[in-house]
Amino acid sequence: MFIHASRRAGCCLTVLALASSGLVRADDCGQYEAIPTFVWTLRAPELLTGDAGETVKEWTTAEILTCGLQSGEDGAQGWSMLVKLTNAVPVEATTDGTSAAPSPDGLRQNGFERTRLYDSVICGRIAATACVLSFTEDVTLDPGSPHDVLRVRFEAKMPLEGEALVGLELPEECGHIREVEALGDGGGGDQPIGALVTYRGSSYRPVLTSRTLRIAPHVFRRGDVNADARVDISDAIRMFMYLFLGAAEPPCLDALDSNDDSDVDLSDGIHILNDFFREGTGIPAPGPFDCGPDPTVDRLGCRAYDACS
Ligand SMILES: [Ca+2]
Ligand SMILES: [Ca+2]
Ligand SMILES: [Ca+2]
Repeated sequence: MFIHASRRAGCCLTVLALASSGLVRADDCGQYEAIPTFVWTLRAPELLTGDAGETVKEWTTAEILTCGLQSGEDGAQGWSMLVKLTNAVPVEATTDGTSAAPSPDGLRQNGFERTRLYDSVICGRIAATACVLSFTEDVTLDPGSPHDVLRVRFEAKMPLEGEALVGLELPEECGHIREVEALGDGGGGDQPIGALVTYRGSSYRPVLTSRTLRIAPHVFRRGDVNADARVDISDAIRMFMYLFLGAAEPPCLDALDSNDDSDVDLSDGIHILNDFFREGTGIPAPGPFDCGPDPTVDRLGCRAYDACS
């Protein structure tokens, strides 16, 4: 890996480069001496939330940044790329919506593209793509801007409490890979493929980066419908306004489900009132006082609950 302070090229992006000594922060193309240098990154949200124990799905997008060349010059003609996940499993891989898609949506014209999920002994289940933009036309990735080239959907299981990390990585290679037959077209060989860019007919090793994202169950106070950090009669009224008077849906439906029976209905508003005026009603975990995750998985969800942050 070449990480030197030298020529400043016309492209700027913050990337995390994975060096043998660990993570090295790179602020722009200026630190790459070799011309051209192809920097690969993965984009994804920094935080995923859901119910405790729930399996959530999210996309990550792989991007190629070309350093050392100007817009209008030749760029990458083709590439092969692997995406490996830690603590998550890829379930879908596609070039739809990226520069690797067929023209006119993408740049590919009379080229080649194969994108699949594979199993490898070294990396486990991975997403892999190979793309040649064109065999007959002079089509390349313009160095003037980064290009999306692959989208990978993955599944991750929410921890029951606390936070967990999902690792997203662009490995150099994963040894022999075998297509996941149930998800692909059943074909595929046993070829080792690695991370590679073709530029003017020659092979280049890209700068490979990795990143982590946090996954954590959303936390809330059960019964706090208006999200003001306490449960009182206003919450019951706000619930009835939502259920019967057309008021906007509160952002954390789990908080509305005051009896935790996986539905939001009249009984939840009554349950809040009973909790005040009748002994022993009880509001199930995490309860009305403490912030915590929903211990029972349901379809309600909690888009936002700021009173715990
Ligand atoms: Ca409240
Ligand atoms: Ca309920
Ligand atoms: Ca629940």
